[in-house]
Amino acid sequence: MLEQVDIVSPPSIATDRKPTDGTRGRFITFEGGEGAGKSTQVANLATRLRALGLDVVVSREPGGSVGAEAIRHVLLSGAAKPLGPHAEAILFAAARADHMRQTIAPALARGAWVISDRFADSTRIYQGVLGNVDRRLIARLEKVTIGDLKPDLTIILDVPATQGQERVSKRRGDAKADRFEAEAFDFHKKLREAYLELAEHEPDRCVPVDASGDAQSVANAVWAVVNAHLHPGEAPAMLKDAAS
Ligand code: T5A
Repeated sequence: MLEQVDIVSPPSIATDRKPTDGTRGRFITFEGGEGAGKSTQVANLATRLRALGLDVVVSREPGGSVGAEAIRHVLLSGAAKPLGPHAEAILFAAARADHMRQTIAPALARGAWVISDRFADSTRIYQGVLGNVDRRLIARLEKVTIGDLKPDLTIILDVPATQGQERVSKRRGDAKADRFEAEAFDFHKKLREAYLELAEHEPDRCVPVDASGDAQSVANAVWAVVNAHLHPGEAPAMLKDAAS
């Protein structure tokens, strides 16, 4: 008979450096439904932070490391869909564990600011809320993959589902929709509601930003939120020195 073991956070991922200790970098994630403008705003924020002299690492999920990018293909092609939302949640978690170990944790430890286009909240919302995967499993996967290294700030870009879908289909042209873009309109509407509910439950970390305006006005709103929460202009000189 197999011995029962308790699952613990991998020590290589967990970090005891807190955001306020002056040496660890800052971790910002962007979340929201399809076509909310996350990639556009991630790039814009990275440019503004770099202009302050900060070392900035831009990443994305699923992906952000060699192993996680391989899993991304399996997930977004729809190859894993027949396995069901539980299996998809586990695959997203496997990708995240590699992303954390290879990219995020080392960058934060050297003092870089990390911006990730989607992170663990996507699993909570897409697989947990929309896919009905048990919340306890989602929480357990989070514990195993990210330990205590939660984002310092999560920006939730909020657009009506119709507007997000219009943007995505305009960009896609004649190409095939991916695994999640292809879901029905009701799915996208519920996604938006679930993200707004998340923002209500974790107001200290999650800030909704109206993303229905033009890209520049959304970028200004995002910048105001980042400044109010993380004060990048006051980042310790040592972080900037390390970047130069
Ligand atoms: N997923 C992911 C899970 O189910 N569980 C998980 O745990 C994780 C991590 C990833 C998929 O995986 C799912 C969620 C996703 O379905 P993806 O290909 O990485 O898929 O794509 P998404 O993250 O969904 O991002 P999108 O491709 O939908 O778009 P973005 O990044 O939100 O938007 P962006 O910036 O690419 O913009 C889309 C288009 O709109 C324009 C852009 O130029 C672009 O053409 N645009 C604007 N137009 C007008 N006004 C603005 N303000 C605009 N901003 C951007």
